[in-house]
Amino acid sequence: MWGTKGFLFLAALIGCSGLALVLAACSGGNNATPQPSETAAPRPERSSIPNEIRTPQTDLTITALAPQRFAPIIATTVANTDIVIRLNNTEAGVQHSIEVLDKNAKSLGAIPACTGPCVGELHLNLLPGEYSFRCQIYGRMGGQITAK
Ligand SMILES: [Cu+2]
Repeated sequence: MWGTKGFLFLAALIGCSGLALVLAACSGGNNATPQPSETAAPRPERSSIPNEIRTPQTDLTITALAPQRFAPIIATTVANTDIVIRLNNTEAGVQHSIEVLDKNAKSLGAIPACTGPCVGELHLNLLPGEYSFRCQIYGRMGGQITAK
C-alpha cells in the first residue's frame, strides 16, 4: 500500500537524522573536506613542577597554574644569602602576585600582580625561619617558605 512516493514522503518526514541514504544526501556531498584539526593550546607541564622543594634554593621559582594554584606550595631557600623568588604566572589572562610574609604576617616584599603569562621577581635575604607567601589577588593561593 506504500508506493515509492509514500516511502519518499516518509523519508522526508524522518529527515536527515534517520536513514543513512538520506543523511548522505543531506551532508552536502563532499566528504573529503578535511576536518579542522583540534590544535590543543600548550599547557603547563603540571607533573614536572613539584609541590614541595626541600632542598634550599637561592633562586626559587613559584609557578602559578590554572586554576588559581601555586607550585610549589612548600619551598626552601638558603638563609642569610641574597636570593631571588620568581613568579612564573602561566595562567593566561589571570592576575597573580606573590607577597612574602614573616611569621608575624609582616610583609617582606611582593612581586606585583601581573596578568599571565608573565614573570616577576623579588630579591630577599632571609634569616633562618619560617615564612609564608600568598597571592594578593586570590588570597587562598599561598604556601610556605623555610629559610635554612
Ligand atoms: Cu593568584
